[in-house]
Amino acid sequence: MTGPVLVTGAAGRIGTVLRGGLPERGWAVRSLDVVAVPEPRPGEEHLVADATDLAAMTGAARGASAVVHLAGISGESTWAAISHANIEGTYCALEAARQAGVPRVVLASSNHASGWTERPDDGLLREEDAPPRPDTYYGVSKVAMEALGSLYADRYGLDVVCLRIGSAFAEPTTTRQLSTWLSPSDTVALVDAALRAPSPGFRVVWGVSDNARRWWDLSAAEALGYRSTDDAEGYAAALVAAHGEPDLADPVHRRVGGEYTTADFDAEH
Ligand code: 15L
Repeated sequence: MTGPVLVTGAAGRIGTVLRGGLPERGWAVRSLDVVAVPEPRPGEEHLVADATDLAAMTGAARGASAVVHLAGISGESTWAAISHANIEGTYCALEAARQAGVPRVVLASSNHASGWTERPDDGLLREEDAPPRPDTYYGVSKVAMEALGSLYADRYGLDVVCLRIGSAFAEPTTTRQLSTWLSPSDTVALVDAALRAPSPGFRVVWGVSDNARRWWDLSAAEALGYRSTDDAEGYAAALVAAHGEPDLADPVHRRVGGEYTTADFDAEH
């Protein structure tokens, strides 16, 4: 590996996890965010720039070995905000990588790209059985992210790995997250695998821990080299005691996107 990994959205929730974990796996990090990252690590390069500024992004990408694009809005918002930050931002990340000659881009997609897809009657849900079915404008932006990644892989030969992340939090806080949790250390392991896999071309993989209650298939992520070492089940007793055993007929547990697919979710948008 030559050159640092440019991490956009580096001051955010997942960015902060990666800034801590990627160096331990041998990656030098060049952080970029609209705000200064708090307490840069020794050896960490850090830039303040907007990921929707193509010139700034191209300059930031020069000399990098890969781009990990996390910048954007991480939940539902207005169309104006989502289309600018998330769709324009993803275009800029890919176009900057192309112009700067960076061969690989890892994109933080989301389960909400296919939020309306339902739990299979049996077995695990594979990515190819979860086509674009966005549950929100946010989900639409993740469908666009995957489509832009596909375009840049096919047209320009970039390696583009899209991670359909579940619930990347310090710990699960709802019974849905007993299925969808992606632990901090598994977040690092998944991004490391996406950075390291030899010539992946274009891939879309689920990003979850090996949770006992998961129903999203991990074989595509494991084919990249991902090995989860966490399971949300250790939190199950407390969450079930507080909220009750999940009703799998409830849309929150039946659909990939959970709460985002319910009628009263963020209705003001
Ligand atoms: C996401 O994509 C969001 O960024 C995060 O805030 C959660 O809502 C997560 O999905 C989830 O589905 O739990």
